[in-house]
Amino acid sequence: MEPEVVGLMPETDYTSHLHDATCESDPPGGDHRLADPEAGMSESNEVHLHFTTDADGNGTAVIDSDLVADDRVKAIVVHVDDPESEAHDHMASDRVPCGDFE
Ligand SMILES: [Cu+2]
Repeated sequence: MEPEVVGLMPETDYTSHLHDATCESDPPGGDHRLADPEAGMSESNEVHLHFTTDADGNGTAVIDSDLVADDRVKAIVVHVDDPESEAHDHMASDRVPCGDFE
């Protein structure tokens, strides 16, 4: 999978995740879709995509993961990478685009 994003802030680091609810949900995208729902959030239990936008605010993330996007995946949510903020706040507050997954 290679989701493409356009129109973001230039030269900015972003992280996106596969989420388990649609963008119509509150918050958009709901929670992270965990490969093992019992195991909690971690990089190995979720599909994370890190990318940096170019000078025009475009980016491409290549998903390289052993985890499979199954039918629990409903959306891709892009977050601004902000090392200053707590992971949880970050998740709730900095949802930039959200794309429903088909
Ligand atoms: Cu997320």
